Amino acid sequence: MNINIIPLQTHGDDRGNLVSLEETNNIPFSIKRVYYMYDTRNDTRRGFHAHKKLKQLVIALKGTCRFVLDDGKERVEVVLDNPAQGLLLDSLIWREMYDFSDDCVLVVLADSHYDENDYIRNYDDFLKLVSEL
Ligand code: T46
Repeated sequence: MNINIIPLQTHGDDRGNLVSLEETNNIPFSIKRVYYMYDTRNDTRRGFHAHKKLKQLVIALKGTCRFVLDDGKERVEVVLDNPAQGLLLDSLIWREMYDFSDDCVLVVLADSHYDENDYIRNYDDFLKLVSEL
Protein backbone atom coordinates (compact mmCIF):
# COMPACT_ATOMS: atom_id res chain seq x y z
CA MET A 1 0.00 0.00 0.00
CA ASN A 2 1.20 3.48 -0.82
CA ILE A 3 1.56 5.53 2.39
CA ASN A 4 1.57 9.18 1.50
CA ILE A 5 3.40 11.33 4.02
CA ILE A 6 3.70 14.93 2.91
CA PRO A 7 6.67 16.90 4.23
CA LEU A 8 5.55 20.39 5.31
CA GLN A 9 8.05 23.15 4.90
CA THR A 10 9.07 24.62 8.25
CA HIS A 11 9.99 28.27 8.50
CA GLY A 12 12.27 28.09 11.49
CA ASP A 13 14.41 30.76 13.06
CA ASP A 14 15.73 31.56 16.49
CA ARG A 15 12.15 32.34 17.64
CA GLY A 16 10.88 28.85 16.81
CA ASN A 17 9.04 27.20 13.93
CA LEU A 18 6.12 28.09 11.69
CA VAL A 19 4.34 25.81 9.21
CA SER A 20 1.84 27.15 6.70
CA LEU A 21 -0.93 25.03 5.17
CA GLU A 22 -2.27 26.23 1.84
CA GLU A 23 -4.78 24.39 -0.28
CA THR A 24 -3.47 23.19 -3.65
CA ASN A 25 0.00 24.39 -2.62
CA ASN A 26 1.18 21.94 0.04
CA ILE A 27 -2.31 20.49 0.70
CA PRO A 28 -3.45 18.48 -2.33
CA PHE A 29 -7.14 19.36 -2.07
CA SER A 30 -9.49 22.19 -1.29
CA ILE A 31 -9.90 22.55 2.49
CA LYS A 32 -13.58 22.54 3.51
CA ARG A 33 -13.26 21.52 7.15
CA VAL A 34 -10.72 21.44 9.95
CA TYR A 35 -11.11 19.51 13.18
CA TYR A 36 -8.79 18.49 15.94
CA MET A 37 -8.53 15.94 18.71
CA TYR A 38 -6.84 16.36 22.07
CA ASP A 39 -6.95 14.81 25.54
CA THR A 40 -7.52 11.42 23.89
CA ARG A 41 -7.19 8.66 26.47
CA ASN A 42 -4.18 6.52 25.68
CA ASP A 43 -6.08 3.29 26.40
CA THR A 44 -8.61 4.14 23.73
CA ARG A 45 -8.79 3.45 19.99
CA ARG A 46 -10.55 5.74 17.52
CA GLY A 47 -11.50 5.50 13.89
CA PHE A 48 -12.62 2.00 12.84
CA HIS A 49 -14.12 3.25 9.62
CA ALA A 50 -13.30 4.18 6.02
CA HIS A 51 -14.71 6.97 3.91
CA LYS A 52 -16.42 6.54 0.58
CA LYS A 53 -15.10 9.81 -0.87
CA LEU A 54 -13.50 11.97 1.81
CA LYS A 55 -9.82 12.86 1.56
CA GLN A 56 -8.02 14.19 4.59
CA LEU A 57 -4.60 15.19 5.84
CA VAL A 58 -3.73 14.54 9.46
CA ILE A 59 -0.90 16.19 11.38
CA ALA A 60 0.28 15.43 14.91
CA LEU A 61 0.76 19.02 16.04
CA LYS A 62 2.03 17.73 19.35
CA GLY A 63 2.79 14.32 20.82
CA THR A 64 2.44 10.99 19.07
CA CYS A 65 -0.11 8.43 18.03
CA ARG A 66 -0.26 5.38 15.78
CA PHE A 67 -2.46 4.80 12.77
CA VAL A 68 -3.34 1.49 11.20
CA LEU A 69 -4.23 1.93 7.53
CA ASP A 70 -5.88 -0.90 5.65
CA ASP A 71 -6.80 -0.96 1.95
CA GLY A 72 -8.51 -4.35 2.18
CA LYS A 73 -5.37 -6.18 1.07
CA GLU A 74 -2.70 -4.93 3.41
CA ARG A 75 -2.54 -3.35 6.86
CA VAL A 76 0.25 -0.85 7.56
CA GLU A 77 1.10 0.88 10.80
CA VAL A 78 2.25 4.51 10.73
CA VAL A 79 3.55 6.54 13.67
CA LEU A 80 2.64 10.21 13.60
CA ASP A 81 5.05 12.22 15.70
CA ASN A 82 6.20 15.16 13.60
CA PRO A 83 4.31 18.47 13.21
CA ALA A 84 6.20 19.06 9.95
CA GLN A 85 4.63 16.00 8.28
CA GLY A 86 1.09 15.30 7.15
CA LEU A 87 -0.36 11.85 6.58
CA LEU A 88 -2.74 11.75 3.64
CA LEU A 89 -5.85 9.68 4.39
CA ASP A 90 -7.38 8.76 1.08
CA SER A 91 -10.90 7.51 0.51
CA LEU A 92 -11.56 3.77 0.86
CA ILE A 93 -8.84 3.27 3.45
CA TRP A 94 -9.88 1.72 6.75
CA ARG A 95 -8.23 3.61 9.62
CA GLU A 96 -7.71 2.93 13.30
CA MET A 97 -5.86 5.21 15.72
CA TYR A 98 -4.36 4.26 19.05
CA ASP A 99 -1.41 4.73 21.43
CA PHE A 100 -2.10 8.43 21.90
CA SER A 101 0.46 10.19 24.07
CA ASP A 102 -1.04 12.33 26.85
CA ASP A 103 -0.03 15.50 25.03
CA CYS A 104 -1.17 14.36 21.57
CA VAL A 105 -2.99 16.98 19.48
CA LEU A 106 -4.09 15.83 16.03
CA VAL A 107 -5.39 18.30 13.49
CA VAL A 108 -7.23 17.04 10.43
CA LEU A 109 -7.89 18.95 7.20
CA ALA A 110 -10.76 17.58 5.14
CA ASP A 111 -11.95 18.18 1.59
CA SER A 112 -15.68 18.01 2.51
CA HIS A 113 -18.06 18.99 5.24
CA TYR A 114 -19.03 16.40 7.83
CA ASP A 115 -21.34 13.77 6.35
CA GLU A 116 -22.20 10.63 8.29
CA ASN A 117 -23.38 9.01 5.01
CA ASP A 118 -19.78 9.05 3.75
CA TYR A 119 -18.64 6.71 6.58
CA ILE A 120 -18.29 2.95 6.18
CA ARG A 121 -18.31 1.79 9.78
CA ASN A 122 -18.60 -1.96 9.22
CA TYR A 123 -15.34 -3.73 8.29
CA ASP A 124 -17.06 -6.50 6.32
CA ASP A 125 -18.96 -3.90 4.28
CA PHE A 126 -15.64 -2.16 3.63
CA LEU A 127 -13.97 -5.40 2.45
CA LYS A 128 -16.91 -6.17 0.19
CA LEU A 129 -16.84 -2.70 -1.34
CA VAL A 130 -13.09 -2.67 -2.08
CA SER A 131 -13.20 -6.23 -3.46
CA GLU A 132 -15.79 -5.10 -6.01
CA LEU A 133 -13.62 -2.26 -7.36
C1 T46 B 1 -11.52 10.26 10.48
C2 T46 B 1 -10.66 10.17 11.68
C3 T46 B 1 -9.21 10.40 11.39
C4 T46 B 1 -18.72 16.03 13.98
O1 T46 B 1 -19.80 16.43 14.43
N1 T46 B 1 -18.09 16.72 12.99
C5 T46 B 1 -16.91 16.33 12.46
O2 T46 B 1 -16.36 17.01 11.57
C6 T46 B 1 -16.30 15.12 12.96
C7 T46 B 1 -14.97 14.63 12.39
C8 T46 B 1 -16.93 14.44 13.95
N2 T46 B 1 -18.11 14.89 14.45
C9 T46 B 1 -18.75 14.15 15.54
C10 T46 B 1 -19.24 12.76 15.19
C11 T46 B 1 -19.09 12.00 16.50
O3 T46 B 1 -20.22 12.19 17.30
O4 T46 B 1 -17.76 13.96 16.56
C12 T46 B 1 -17.91 12.70 17.19
C13 T46 B 1 -16.60 11.89 17.10
O5 T46 B 1 -16.37 11.51 15.73
P1 T46 B 1 -15.82 10.08 15.33
O6 T46 B 1 -16.30 9.06 16.28
O7 T46 B 1 -16.12 9.87 13.87
O8 T46 B 1 -14.24 10.30 15.54
P2 T46 B 1 -13.03 9.36 15.08
O9 T46 B 1 -11.84 9.85 15.82
O10 T46 B 1 -13.37 7.93 15.18
O11 T46 B 1 -12.83 9.70 13.49
C14 T46 B 1 -12.45 10.99 13.09
C15 T46 B 1 -13.26 11.42 11.87
O12 T46 B 1 -14.65 11.30 12.15
C16 T46 B 1 -12.95 10.59 10.66
O13 T46 B 1 -13.46 11.22 9.50
O14 T46 B 1 -11.09 9.92 9.39
O15 T46 B 1 -11.06 11.02 12.75
